[in-house]
Amino acid sequence: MSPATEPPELTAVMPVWNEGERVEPTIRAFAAAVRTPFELLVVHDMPEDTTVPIVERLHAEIPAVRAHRNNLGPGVLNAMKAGIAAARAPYVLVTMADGSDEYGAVDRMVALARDGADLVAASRYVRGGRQVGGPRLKRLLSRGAGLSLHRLAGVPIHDATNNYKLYSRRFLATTPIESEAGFELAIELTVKATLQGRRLAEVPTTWRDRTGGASRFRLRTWLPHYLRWYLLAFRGRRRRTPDGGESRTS
Ligand SMILES: Nc1nc2c(ncn2[C@@H]2O[C@H](COP(=O)(O)OP(=O)(O)O)[C@@H](O)[C@H]2O)c(=O)[nH]1
Ligand SMILES: [Mg+2]
Repeated sequence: MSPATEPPELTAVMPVWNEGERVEPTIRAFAAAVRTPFELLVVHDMPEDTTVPIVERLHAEIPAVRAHRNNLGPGVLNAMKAGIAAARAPYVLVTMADGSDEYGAVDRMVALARDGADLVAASRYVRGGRQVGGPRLKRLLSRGAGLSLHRLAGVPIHDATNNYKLYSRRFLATTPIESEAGFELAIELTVKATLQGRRLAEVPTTWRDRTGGASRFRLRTWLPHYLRWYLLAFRGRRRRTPDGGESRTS
């Protein structure tokens, strides 16, 4: 296969901010675990990012791994949007560079998408899934949001806030991204896929907090942005609309 010309089946989008050497084991773990033909876009905001030389070195060895410059503006949200916009494959996986995601189930996530799922979540809050480390309040809110959306708002999956998710390009292409802050992108797309009546699937995963570097997650600043999509799920349950969902009378 020639990775430069043959479109891959999977594009993985990995936002990075000065991860430096820490990115290498994560990229190697991905390349070793995933059998689906892929391209991995490691998306940085600025040319002087310390991750870039490491990714360029790995690119020489694994051509499917490429550094991709985010030109939409700084921040993790713009980086994820830039990666999604550059994706060539029919399935797009968002994953983190700090070793928090495990890659044993990626091929199964792709298989579920091939079977028709437009969103496949890696879920921490199902049997076989776990969350290890991280700030207690963030964990509590994330689990509470995921489980309440599932039980009370008709969201078919259990973990709306994990950004480690696979999306079909046909879903992304027809769903404008309206998030404004950061990682609330995952809950936005989960709620929109639900309200559109799309098929959602999930596999269990273990999320581990980073062991090096510092988290740039800003709970207080981003919380209202999460709330916007959380509330839309409950409003929309009674009045299914956004972009093509069926209307419901109840
Ligand atoms: N491009 C880009 N990536 C970022 C930025 N902030 C964080 N990231 C990346 O997003 C991922 C998760 O970041 P992290 O700060 O650990 O958030 P947490 O895992 O929720 O604590 C890592 O791959 C980071 O390198 C940013 O401003 N721009
Ligand atoms: Mg992290």
